[in-house]
Amino acid sequence: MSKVLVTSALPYINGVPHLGHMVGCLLPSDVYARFMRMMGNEVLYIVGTDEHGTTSEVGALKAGMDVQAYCDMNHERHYRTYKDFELSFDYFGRTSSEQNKEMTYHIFEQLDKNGYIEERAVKQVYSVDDKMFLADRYITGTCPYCGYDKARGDQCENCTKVLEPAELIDARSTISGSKNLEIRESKHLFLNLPKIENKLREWLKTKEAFWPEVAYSIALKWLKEGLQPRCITRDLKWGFPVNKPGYEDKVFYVWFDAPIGYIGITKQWSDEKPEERNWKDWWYDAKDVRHVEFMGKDNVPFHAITFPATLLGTNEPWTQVDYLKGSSYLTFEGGKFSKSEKRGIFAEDAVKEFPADYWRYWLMSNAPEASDSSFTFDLFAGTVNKDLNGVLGNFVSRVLKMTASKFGDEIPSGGEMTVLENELIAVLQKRVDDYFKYMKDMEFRKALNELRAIWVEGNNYISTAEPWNVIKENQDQAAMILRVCINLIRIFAILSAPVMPVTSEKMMEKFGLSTKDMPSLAGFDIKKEIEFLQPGHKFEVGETLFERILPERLEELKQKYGSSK
Ligand code: B3M
Ligand code: ZN
Repeated sequence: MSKVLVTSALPYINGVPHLGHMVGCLLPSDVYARFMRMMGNEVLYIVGTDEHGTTSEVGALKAGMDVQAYCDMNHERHYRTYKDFELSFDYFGRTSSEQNKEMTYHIFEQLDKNGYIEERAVKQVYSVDDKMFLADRYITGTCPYCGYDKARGDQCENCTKVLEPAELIDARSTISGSKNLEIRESKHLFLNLPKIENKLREWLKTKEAFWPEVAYSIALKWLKEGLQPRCITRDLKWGFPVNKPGYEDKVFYVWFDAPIGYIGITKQWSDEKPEERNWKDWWYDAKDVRHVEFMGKDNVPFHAITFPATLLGTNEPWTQVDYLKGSSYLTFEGGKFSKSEKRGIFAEDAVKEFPADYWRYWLMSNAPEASDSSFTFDLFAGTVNKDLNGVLGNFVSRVLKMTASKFGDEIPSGGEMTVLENELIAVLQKRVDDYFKYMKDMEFRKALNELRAIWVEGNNYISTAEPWNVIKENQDQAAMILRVCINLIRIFAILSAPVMPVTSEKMMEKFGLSTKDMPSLAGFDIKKEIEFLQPGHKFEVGETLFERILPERLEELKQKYGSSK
């Protein structure tokens, strides 16, 4: 058994998570954590909300709330949504916690002591009426290149040119619209990345063979372009006040304390039961831990360069990332998800429409891994109807109904396995081994392809074996065929558990079993498992597992969630 630390990028507290967030980091991290647990590993799975920064201050202002209360409320909302999506995190914490403050201060002090922090004077835009410094993206004005009148201080959305706030014509605060802006100079602290660069290069080299291409190439590109010192403080109120004399009125930059949040949240978890948990076993001088991080591509530089450099600069034995899974993007009906334009289905609404497992299965089957992928309701309904209802759901209800009507509510005895069953066992074993391999490698699309193919093998088997014909001449052989099929249902339940935990539980319940009765996936042997449920074992036909999405419902969904078609 080995220790696996799984983390998902910590979602910003002010945003409402949509399907793209779910599939980019939260869901794959959960599927992986569940799978690794079932493989017999000791897993710690950490998630939480990323709470600091201007966006939270602005969000609270718009909601007319105090920032702390605003974050408390949104933290609950995120938590609920992820619970509804069946995320199995060990702890769902917050980057604004006391524990994270303690970690952030400690790490900052080490960096400072080791000479990696430097002071610099910075010119920034100050909004006199808003009484605050404005982050670049909170300044709106006319683009000097294309004339677009809603260009942001960091970039023009229209012509994509990267801008400096000072270049904007007719600049105003995005928050209040005020044009009463001044350039003010203020002292800030910088993390001297160039000074840590050599250490970082050495460390990265050890990862080359293990990291996926996407992540490693992004890291190399950054190194090639040359590292610059990064400002790690901000003139804001909402954040951890900087623990250095002369900087008390500033806070740490959100991207400084956010990744430290993985450690801070682990400490929140261990503080709940200090007698049995110790965050250090996972993060500090913990030689036996494998750390796997899940995130969207845009977060890779922070996790491959700045955060590792931050930890290296402490000269302390922190756990670094061993595998970094960066994902591409999911689009909605070919466009962007947008709450304000009411386009796209957001996670909290999604689970009100259909059970989480429908979404989990669709999203993981269509995970934007090598390239972007697109969600459409047509594709979603097609998959639910065909794979879930058609292939898996039908197999389960057909087998159980047929057995109940011919033999009653106990698994029937009699008969001998033939060449056909031996062939089935061999084919399934090969597919199961491939499925596990893809799951281990976090190639989820391929893994889910195998899972579906495994269900299809069940359907192929029953069509070839034809128990409905065999029974006319040989009761015992028909009993054997149905017994094999019933065992396949249990096998399908076990294999589907990381992806569809609720459906899996429902399938186990049909035999009076639960998820807890599942064997370890390590050394999963089809030959043995196919005879696990013995003659005489009671079963229940129960409810069907999935509902079909009919054309009227599909139309309704498209209307409701702003599909373009
Ligand atoms: N909150 C960005 C995002 O949600 C950021 C991730 C932090 S991970 C430490 O995409
Ligand atoms: Zn422009």
